[in-house]
Amino acid sequence: MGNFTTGVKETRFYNDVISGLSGFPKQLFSKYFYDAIGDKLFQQIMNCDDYYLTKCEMEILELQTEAIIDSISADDYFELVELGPGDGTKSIKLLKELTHKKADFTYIPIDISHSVIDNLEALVADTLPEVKTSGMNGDFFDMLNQLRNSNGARRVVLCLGGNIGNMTVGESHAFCGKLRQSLSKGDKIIFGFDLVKNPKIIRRAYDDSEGITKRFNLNLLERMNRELCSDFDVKKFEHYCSYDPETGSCKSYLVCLQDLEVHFPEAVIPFKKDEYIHMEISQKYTLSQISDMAHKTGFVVDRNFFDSKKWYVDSVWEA
Ligand code: AVI
Repeated sequence: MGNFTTGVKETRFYNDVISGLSGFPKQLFSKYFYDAIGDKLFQQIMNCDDYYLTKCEMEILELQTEAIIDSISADDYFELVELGPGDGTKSIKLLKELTHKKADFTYIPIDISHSVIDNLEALVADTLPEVKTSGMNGDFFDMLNQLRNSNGARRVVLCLGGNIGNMTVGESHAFCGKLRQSLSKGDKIIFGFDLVKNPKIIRRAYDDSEGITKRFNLNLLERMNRELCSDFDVKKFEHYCSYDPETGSCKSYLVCLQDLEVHFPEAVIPFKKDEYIHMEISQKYTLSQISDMAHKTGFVVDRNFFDSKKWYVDSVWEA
C-alpha cells in the first residue's frame, strides 16, 4: 500500500475530503460525484422517469428554439460560451438552429475536465462541421476574463441544466455577481433554474424509485476507496434526501448505520451511528427569487421560457 498511496495526500481531492469529513457537520463537495462512473450514473439519472429536470429543459429547447434565439439577438457576430456543457445534448439544439439561421458565432464550451471538452469538440465537428468551436479548459472566471481581454466580442453565456441549483442561494448570488464582472454591458446569459413545485415531485427526483441517485451518492464513497485508498464499507451508509418547501432546498445525505472508523492514508475519520455526510444541495427557486437575484447582481431579466408544466425555466438575462 505504501507506494500506492504516494502522491494521494498531495491531491486537492484528498485535502478537500479530509477537511470536509473532519468538520461538523461532515460534508463533501458534490463536484466530486463526477468521475467516469459518476458521469455514467448521472446520464442514467437524466434518463430516469422520476428525474424531470432534463426532460423539461429539453422540451423548452426543442419547442422554443426560435424564440430563444430571437431573445439573444444573433444578428451580429458573437461568442456562445457554455459553462459546464456536459455531453452537449442540450446546447446542440441551439447550435443546429443557429447554423440553420446562418448566424455568425464561435461556440466556446468551458469545463474543468479535458475529456468533456475533447468529446464535445469531436461531437460538434461530427454533427455540425460548419460550427467554429474553440473549447477551453479551466476555471470559468479565468477563462471568461481571458476571452474578454482577447477580442471584446459580444458574449452569450449558457449555464443550462440547473447547475446553479448546486450552490446555496448565497453562493449563487456571489457567482452571478462575479459573472457580471467578467461580462460587458449588453452581454447575455441563459440560466436554467429548477422551480419550486409540489414537494413530493422534487423529493422523488432525488430519491428515484430505481435507486440510481442512491448509487450516484454511494459512488463517491467508492471513488474515495479507489482513488484515495480509504476503506469505506458502503453497505454501512444509507442515502437520505430531504426537501424543505419553506426554503426550496433539496439536500442529499449519506447516513452512517453504525459506529465505525474510516481509514485514509495518514487520517482516521470516526463516524457515530446516525451521523450523516451532507453530499449535495439542489436549490429550487420561485420566479421572484430569480428576478431578485438578477437585479442584485447587475442583470435584468429579458425573458423567461417555461416547459409546459411550468416546472423549470430558462431565464434570459442581460448584463
Ligand atoms: C447537475 N445537477 C443540476 C443535478 C441536480 O439536479 O442537482 C445533480 C443531481 N444530483 C442528483 N440528481 C441530480
